Amino acid sequence: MERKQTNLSVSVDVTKAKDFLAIIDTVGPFVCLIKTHIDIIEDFDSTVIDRLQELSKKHDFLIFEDRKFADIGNTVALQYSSGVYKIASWAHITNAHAVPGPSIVTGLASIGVPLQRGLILLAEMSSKGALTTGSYTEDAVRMARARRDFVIGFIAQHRMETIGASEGDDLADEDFLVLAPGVGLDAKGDAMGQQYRTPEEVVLACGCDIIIVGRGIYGKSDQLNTESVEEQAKRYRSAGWDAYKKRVSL
Ligand code: 5FU
Repeated sequence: MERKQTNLSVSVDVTKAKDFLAIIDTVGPFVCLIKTHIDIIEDFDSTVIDRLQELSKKHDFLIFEDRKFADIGNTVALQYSSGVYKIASWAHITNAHAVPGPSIVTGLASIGVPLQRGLILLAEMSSKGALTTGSYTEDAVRMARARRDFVIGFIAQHRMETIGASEGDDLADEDFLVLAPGVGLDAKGDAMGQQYRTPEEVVLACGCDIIIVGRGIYGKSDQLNTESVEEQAKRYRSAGWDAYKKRVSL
């Protein structure tokens, strides 16, 4: 983030490998992180991963597969390491729901820690009516604190620092990343329950670190226009970074 002066992560939710790679090559210079849903690509094969890894080196960004694991430890270890996608072999970061309890982190860590991967826990979701509130969010934060060798942050809508802390907890060197999806400069939501806030609200007012932006940058994926994608990436990058600079200088 510091090296590239950006806290923008672009979520590339398109179904054709060609569009997926074209968007990543276009936004690459402006992002710290590319977020993927690899299982929505219709013409997936292993060359997509080779190319994604080349782009990650070319543009100096990390890869975050938004897999949202949610099963028992043994199953998630297999889902993370194996199958068609072999996520652990290429995604620097992935994420998991806290709902199964700490064993989900143990299962994923058995694969991810030896590969020096990082895990994000879903503490709060952006969708309307999400059940990730109150004591659920607190427990997700406690689960992260217990595995700081692997858990590097949260998907959340606010800073999590003191949430779920008990008296006597030493939080002095706690520095979890907070990644916020549900960010848009032009729309307030979509027809399926997504809710958008501006970078200023998310980063400055709520203390999140990274803004995750999908359709706000590439629009409707059936009308891909790389010039406008580049323009929007620059726009969100400066809105996110300005808000971040304001927050850290407060
Ligand atoms: F965990 C979450 C969440 O709480 N909200 C989300 O929107 C993840 N997401 C993802 O961020 C979602 O799966 C999309 O990939 C992306 C948001 O895309 P948008 O086009 O900016 O709405």
